[in-house]
Amino acid sequence: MESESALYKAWLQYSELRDGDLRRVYAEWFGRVYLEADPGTGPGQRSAVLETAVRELRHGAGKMLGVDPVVLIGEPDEGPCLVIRRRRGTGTGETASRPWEKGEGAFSVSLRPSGSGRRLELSADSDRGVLYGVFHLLRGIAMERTPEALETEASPVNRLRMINQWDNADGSIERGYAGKSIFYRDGNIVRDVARIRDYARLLASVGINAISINNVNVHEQETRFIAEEGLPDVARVAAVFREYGIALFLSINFASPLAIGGLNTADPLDAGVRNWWTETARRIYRHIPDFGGFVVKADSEHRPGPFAYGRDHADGANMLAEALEPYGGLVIWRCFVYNCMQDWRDRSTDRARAAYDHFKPLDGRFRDNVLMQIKNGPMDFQVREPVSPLFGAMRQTNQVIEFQITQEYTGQQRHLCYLIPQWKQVLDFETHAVPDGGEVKRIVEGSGFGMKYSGVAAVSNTGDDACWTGHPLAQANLYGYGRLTWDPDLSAEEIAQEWVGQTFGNDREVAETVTRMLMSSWPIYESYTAPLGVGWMVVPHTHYGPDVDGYEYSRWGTYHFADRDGIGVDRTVATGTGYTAQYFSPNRDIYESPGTCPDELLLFFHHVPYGHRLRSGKTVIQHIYDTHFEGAEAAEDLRGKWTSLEGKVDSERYALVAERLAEQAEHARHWRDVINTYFYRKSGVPDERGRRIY
Ligand code: GCV
Repeated sequence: MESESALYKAWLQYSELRDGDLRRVYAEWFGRVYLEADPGTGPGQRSAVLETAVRELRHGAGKMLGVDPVVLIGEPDEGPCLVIRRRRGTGTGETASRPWEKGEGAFSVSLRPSGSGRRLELSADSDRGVLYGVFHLLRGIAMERTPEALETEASPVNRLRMINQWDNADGSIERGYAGKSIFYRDGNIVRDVARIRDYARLLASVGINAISINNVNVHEQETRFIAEEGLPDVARVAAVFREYGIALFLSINFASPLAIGGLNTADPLDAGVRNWWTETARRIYRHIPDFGGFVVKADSEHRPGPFAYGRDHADGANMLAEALEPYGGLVIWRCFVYNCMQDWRDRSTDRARAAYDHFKPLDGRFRDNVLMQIKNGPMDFQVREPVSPLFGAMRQTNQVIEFQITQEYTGQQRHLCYLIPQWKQVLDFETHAVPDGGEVKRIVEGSGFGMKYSGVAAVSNTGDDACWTGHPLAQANLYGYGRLTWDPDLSAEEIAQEWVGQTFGNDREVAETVTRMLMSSWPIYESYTAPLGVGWMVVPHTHYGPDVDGYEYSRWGTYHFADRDGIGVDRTVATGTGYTAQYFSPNRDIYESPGTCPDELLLFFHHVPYGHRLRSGKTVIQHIYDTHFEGAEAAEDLRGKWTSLEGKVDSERYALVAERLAEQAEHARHWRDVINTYFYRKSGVPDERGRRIY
């Protein structure tokens, strides 16, 4: 590991176990390990993933239990030990099964009688299963769980569990708030991959099995990653992730045939272009036999795409899919396609509608190895949006949901905002696309319509910052993303408790306080920023801090339409953009009427007068004042909670978090004042409680 600092180790602290009895029991088991030979492989042919599993086991056992496991040659007849069985072979090394195949990664842990005592048995069908099983055991020990609590039959619910890096070759990161890229420096892939390996380790410990390593906005240098001269370096990175069972993907430039192929078109139906992509795929797989595939942002925010040639997105995606298909590669095609230059006079164009309008008509036209990556939500990762109506609307298309771990619109890792409760709400949302089980989580996990591939992707929040994520508590979002994606039925609180226990130890007061801070943080952030689902009241481009009219008067117009009488975007069928019709009934009817629309989304769907009464009984304007006063107080209170832990958390992490929380409290007051003053001046309605509004 690059560094032994607590900040760097994140949730893999592996501190020495405090409980002596528990430590003795685990030390006995972990002191003797029997690894049943992989079926179908000879001695010395252990896969990279299995090697990693053994290395992690040794590392964790050494740190927490003070033992260096003896690896036994034969299975012992009796006595305590850890037995690891690979139940049936799915290949090893570079030819191993693809990480997103059904059942890949599953494992079980059980306690078995052994002579007069017991032994611990970990069984898995695949090497990845063994690795995930090892991390499961180590997690349980770190949390001081009893051996009985470690028994499980575990299988990842989502098959593709992906991270998208928005890193650029120059070392910058689009929407990155945690330093520079760990992948690139000055236009090149870094030579020393030690930190990338430590990252792969963190990701694998929570079950991530795929990563795209460059920004979806692919610039000149990154376009060349798929050229002969770029691939050896990409292959070096792929080899690191391979050790941890993670497949490497690249974001590609749709116009590559023009940019680096010497062709004069990128038309997806042109024979020369198709041939160029076929050759490109062949070249890539020569360097990286288990290459995952492409992530594509096309015809979006000025990126090239098939529209330039009068073709549609099925034409574009299928061309790439055909090239990757012989090697088992995937095309992950983003549905974030909208008109980013909307004119304020045009009240019919609606960014929220765009993904559905573009992609729903193409349902059934995509090849089997194409997956649509649908952004949460329909606008753009705001603190509150409804769920994208595209989930469930495409019944014959593989779908992946896209979350944003990096906190672009949720405080940029300077504010605390634990996002798992937000993602859970989205995954639990009932689309009513099918009579039973139309929740978003069932659709993305593939059981909704029995799709071939499915899963979850998210934009990473990491960089070369000492704690990886800028704010030490923002690590919980990366950890939680992996855990939730593995099992969407875990609760946000359970995940928070797991993360806190492993990161800060099992002191009760610390665990309870930090868990409470995390759990309250998303509602707090929402309360002092944009009210009632309206969004976008941020400084244009940087997206940090309040600027109520910033996007209202920008070329990249995204509106809230606040005037002296009211606020909100009318997306109804009756009088607005007609967006509500994209939902299945009864959701469309619930959203269509201001009387039934949930308060927290009211202004997303309706333009209402400031005196409109919410379901809560408050007027819209009073709600705005109240939440902003309360939100600023709650942010100050977060700071107080953390202060109560001084001396109970190591001084480095304590100081860093304290500094961030102080900034948050200050900035929340700023948000409160800007928003309240704006709406007081617009509406002329005073605060019922006479509080100070500037
Ligand atoms: C990578 C938002 C962000 C952009 C990002 C884009 C996307 O608009 O502000 O930085 O570009 O989403 O998801 O493609």
